[in-house]
This record gives sequence, C-alpha cells and structure tokens, in this order.
Amino acid sequence: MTSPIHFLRGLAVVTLVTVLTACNTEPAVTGEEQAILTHAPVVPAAITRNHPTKVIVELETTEEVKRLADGVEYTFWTFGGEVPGKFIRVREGDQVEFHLNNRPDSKMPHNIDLHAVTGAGGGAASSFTAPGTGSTFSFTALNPGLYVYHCATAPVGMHIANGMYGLILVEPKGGLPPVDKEYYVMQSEFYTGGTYGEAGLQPFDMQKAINEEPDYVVFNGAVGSLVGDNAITAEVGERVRLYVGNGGPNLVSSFHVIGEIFDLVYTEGGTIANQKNVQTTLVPAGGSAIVEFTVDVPGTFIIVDHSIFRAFNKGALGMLTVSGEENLEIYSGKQEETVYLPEGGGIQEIAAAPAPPADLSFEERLEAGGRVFAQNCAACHQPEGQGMTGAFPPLAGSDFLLADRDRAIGVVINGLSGPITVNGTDYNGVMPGVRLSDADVANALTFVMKSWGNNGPEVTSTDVARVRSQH
Ligand code: HEC
Ligand SMILES: [Cu+2]
Repeated sequence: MTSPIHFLRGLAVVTLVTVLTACNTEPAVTGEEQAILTHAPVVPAAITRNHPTKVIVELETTEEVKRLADGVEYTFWTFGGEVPGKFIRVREGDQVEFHLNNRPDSKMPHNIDLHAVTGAGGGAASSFTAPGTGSTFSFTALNPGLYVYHCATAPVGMHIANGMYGLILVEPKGGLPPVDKEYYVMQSEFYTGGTYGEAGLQPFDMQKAINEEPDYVVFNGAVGSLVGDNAITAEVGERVRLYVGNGGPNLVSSFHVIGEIFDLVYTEGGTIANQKNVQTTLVPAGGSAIVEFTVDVPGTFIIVDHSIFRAFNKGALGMLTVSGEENLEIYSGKQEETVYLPEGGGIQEIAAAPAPPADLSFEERLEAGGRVFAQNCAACHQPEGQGMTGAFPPLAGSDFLLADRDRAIGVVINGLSGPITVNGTDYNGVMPGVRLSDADVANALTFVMKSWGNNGPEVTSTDVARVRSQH
C-alpha cells in the first residue's frame, strides 16, 4: 500500500537522515485492534503505538428516557447509551472500520457524520441505519485533531438536539504531550416543552430550537453531570487536559474555568497549541477546543459557559475539584476586611464589607441580611431562595435549614459537602465556606430564616461566634 508519494518521501528522509530523526518515516498500517470507547468525562488511554493500525469501532444508537435534571426526564437519542456519545481515540493514519448498529427498539433510523472523516458526508450516507440493523464503512484518519461526530439523519437538527453527538480524537503521529489527567467535557442545549426545571417527561420543542431559545444548556448531557460527586478531580501540581466539544445544535460556547487560567489552548481542536494564558476560549457549535493547565492551589473550580445566564440559570455549570496543600502565596484567601470610605464620598449603597453597627433594629438587620444574601448566596441558591434543580438546594421552605439553627450557621461558616436531603430531594454538591463577619452571617441567616414564608429563629452574632468557637 506504499503510494508513490510515501515512497518519494521515504527517499527524502533517507538523504536527510543525519539531520532529521527517524520518526519522519511513517510505517505501514499493521495489525488490528478493537477501539476502547469511554463515556464522558472519561477519556480512553493515550495511544502508545508508533505505527498506524486497523481500528475497529463499534457504536450503538439508542433512544431512551433518562434524567435531564432532577425531576425532569427526556427521551435522549444517543451514541452508546449516554449523552454525549462515547469518546473515540485513534491515531493519525489509522484505518478505522466503523460499525454503526441501531438498536431494534429504536423508532428512528440514524447515521453518523464524523468530522474526522475525509469523504462525502463524513460517513453519513454510508452509515444510514434503520432500527435493528447495522452498517459498516471504513476511513483513514488522515488529519489529526479533536473532532465532533453527530447524527446527520433528517431532520438533522432534531437528531442533534436529542443528544446525538460526541468526540473523536485523532492523535498526531508523535502523540500529544503527556499530562496527568484528561477529561471529556461536551456542551449542548436542550429545547423542551416545559421551562427550565419543569418536572416530568419533557418533549422536544421544535419551535424553540428554530428560535435558538434553549431551556437547558448543559455539560455532558444533563444538569449536574459534573457537579458534586460527579465533579472531575485533580491534585495540586497536576497537569490537566480537557477535551472540550460543543454539540450545539445552535449555541457557541464561551468556555471558562473560574479561578484557573488555561496555560495552553489548541484552539478549535487543531493540533497546534497556538495560544498561551487564555481566560475564555470559544468553542463553536460542531467544533472543539483542547485546553491545558497545571492546577496550583486546592479548591472547587467552577466550569462554565461564560454567557453566564446559561451557567447559573440553564445548567451550564460543572466543577473541577482540586485537592492538596494550600499555597497562600499564590492565593491567600481573604486576608483582611476593612472599611473603605473614599474621600468625600457618601455613596455607600454597596457597603457589603463593613460590619454593621451592633445596635441595628430587627428591620435593619433583615435589610442588611438581604444584601449579604444577594451578594454571597443568591448566585447559587437563587434570588428567591428557590435553589436550582440538581445543583443547589432551596433555602425557601427548606426542612434541613429550619430543623437546626446551629447546623445552618456551621454550613455557612465551614461550607458543606456530601449527600443531604432537603424536602425529600437528595443533593450531593459542594458549598464552599463563605468568609463573612459574624454579624454578616447572623444577618444573612436571619434574613433567610424569615423570608419567602420561612418562619425560623433569629440568628445573632453571639450565636455565630459560639458555633465558630466550637470548630
Ligand atoms: C457556590 C454555591 C453556593 C453558595 C455561594 C452558597 N451555597 Fe449554600 N449550598 C450550596 C450547595 C451545593 C449546598 C448543598 C451541599 C451538599 O449537598 O452537600 C448548600 C447547602 C446550604 C444549606 C443547607 C441545605 C439547605 O438547603 O438548607 C444552607 C442552609 C445554605 N447552603 C446556606 C447558604 C447561605 C446562607 C449562603 C450565603 C451566605 C450560601 N449557602 C452560599 C451552594 C452554595
Ligand atoms: Cu439520529
């Protein structure tokens, strides 16, 4: 199978052998192996072969009801039983023999367009597969890079909107530089009959999809897929690589990790790390990016689409949990809280930091507490304390909150993680400890205890100081 071009290039290499290393000679395709595919956020192991081979990929399309958010279900159409589809990893030059099987209980035919394929339709026409049948086609992975694949059966938008996308990484000949942790993160939107969080089995809404007005924007197929126990993890000092895809069908992602800077970005999933020190990278619909960074300090790093209402109101929020030693030189935490009174300035509406005088009336304490709440709690627990399905428990009407005042104080001071049940719903998230003065904690909790129909006890600075001293 040596083409004339390969042959000539082989000659050229021989003549330049004193200058160039041997890796420029590309061996022929030898051997055969079954691809190991993984569900997000897991990525198959790096390829160690130094030659191309025949890789057999078996992927099954399914249609199944699964969780989109707590209490919300959706009939997902999948590649491999989950959204996003299974991650495929091959090497440049590999001959991929692709078997697409459509489960007998599917209602729809499906196919696959892999952006890694050079050939009409990216494999779509050759892989059109009715329920209960299978199709086989082959391609050579000519170009390395991180590619999206998706179903391209009409109506294409609907097949994608229902969950039919995933990533295929074609590693360059020499491989990618080794890192400590690799993860698979894929963003996409869902257009449902009901609004965000509306319970029950939700149908696909074609008109919302055409209007590009999704109810859900999520990472890895559902609200909370990368939160709490499902967060991706790393240890201080480790180098992390994220393979980020965007299935769309419509939106472009402004991919960002709060509190971390991407040391390297392979923009648009190409093979050149062409930018350093990036805060937010664009991931086009039907496109990808590879980002790399070393984690220097411990903490919970929130992964978002920085089109920020999508993160806090539509589900596009994940977490990277980094454990290990603090490094106070890199990040100190809050060191001091001071009163700031600008010269001649009487404009103090956003006086969040200064501790209010001790002799506030109850009404004034509620007002101060409302401000502390708005600035420190509402982003997660939501402005009306209603929480967010699958991520943040409600404070409005929370049996957990109202049952134990000291425990609630402890939650705010120390944070909380691990499984809890609030009003019969299980949560397993991470709440970071909030650094506030005793008075601020007392006012915020008093506000929470007395708002939205809650009828809990008042909380005083003395209560907070007592709980603090117990730890
Ligand atoms: C970064 C997001 C975030 C912020 C900010 C935050 N919380 Fe939480 N909070 C959570 C999560 C997540 C949980 C659930 C933790 C678990 O499941 O283990 C929680 C749990 C709680 C609980 C116990 C569960 C319940 O619903 O009663 C209380 C009380 C609470 N938070 C109060 C507050 C208050 C008051 C503030 C502001 C001072 C605050 N939180 C700020 C995320 C947050
Ligand atoms: Cu399909």
